[in-house]
Amino acid sequence: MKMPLSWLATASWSAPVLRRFRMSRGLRKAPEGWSTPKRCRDFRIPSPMIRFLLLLTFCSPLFAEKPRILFDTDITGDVDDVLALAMCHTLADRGACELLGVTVSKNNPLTASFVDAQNTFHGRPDLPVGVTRDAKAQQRESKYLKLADSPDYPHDLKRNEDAKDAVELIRELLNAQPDHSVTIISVGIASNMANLLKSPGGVELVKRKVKALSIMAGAFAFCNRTNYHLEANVINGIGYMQTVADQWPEEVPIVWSGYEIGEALPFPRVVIQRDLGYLSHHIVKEAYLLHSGPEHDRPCWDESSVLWAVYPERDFFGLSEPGRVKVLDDGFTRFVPVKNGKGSQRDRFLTMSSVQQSRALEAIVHLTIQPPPMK
Ligand SMILES: [Ca+2]
Repeated sequence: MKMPLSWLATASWSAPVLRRFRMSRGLRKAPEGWSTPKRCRDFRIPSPMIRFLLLLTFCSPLFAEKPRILFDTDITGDVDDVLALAMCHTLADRGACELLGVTVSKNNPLTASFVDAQNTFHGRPDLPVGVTRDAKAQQRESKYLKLADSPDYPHDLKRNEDAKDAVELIRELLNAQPDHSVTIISVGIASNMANLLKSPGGVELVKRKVKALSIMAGAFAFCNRTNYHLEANVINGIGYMQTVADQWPEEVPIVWSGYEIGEALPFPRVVIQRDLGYLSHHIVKEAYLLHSGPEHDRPCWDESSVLWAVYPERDFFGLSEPGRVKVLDDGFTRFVPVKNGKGSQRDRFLTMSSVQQSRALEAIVHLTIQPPPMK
């Protein structure tokens, strides 16, 4: 039987056992006026099995599996993808996750070049990059991808033709990982996710290798002055998102970050001006200014999905009850909660209290502005 190490780490008996063990070995004195109970005085050196369990208990955080992240982005129109990718690199630098690769879900001739430039900027010049080969996926102009042509951001992948096909790359990366170990973060249209499911054995591959899908898409609360917001990642490719919602395997959880979450997390413009001056050319700063200008606090839609994917246990967000997302033909995402224990429990969406909102925004800011490693 597989016993998760975290169970051992959180076992409530660990602290008293450690205290008794220390007392028995003379490593810790009983507090003044606190008589040592007989059963403690009689405590003997634990058996090898108990010692092994103790070792696992105290060391398990060191062995805990860090999330293996695959970042799927439509890095073209909006700039939150650039900030989200910066976060992925920072989190990998901190050892909080392993960043396996980046795939792009929209068409623009500069996507591979820009992603490689940003990966190189963050110290990962050889991180695998894939781009969609689906001509039906949205073509999108960009205000900032031209930074890829700047001599300030050297890199070697210059053309989309030289990048791998996104679906091929995802399949290759998934196949190389242990079962149920990869968290996919998808923060754009769902062309790559849908085409992955439709590829030969795609559903089975996802079922076997993917631990969770953290997706920025849809709307699940009143936002943008309506309770029927049609969110861009859905309406720019409704068929793709319907494929994901309908065919993603039931066994692999999906956590949706709706429009309302990012809308409530405005990235402070002052941070862009004030905190990224440690390099004369900063790709995140320049991309932000080209897209949003200096007078706008861009909502952190995509960043929210990264934060949840790497730190699901840190209470930056709450989770809805389980249920199932249905993508309607007009692009609205309808959440159908499980009723009386019946129905699909695959999906949940993020929620956020005011305290979580402050904490999440602070974390996003710090993870975005951390300097890349020294060369
Ligand atoms: Ca995006």
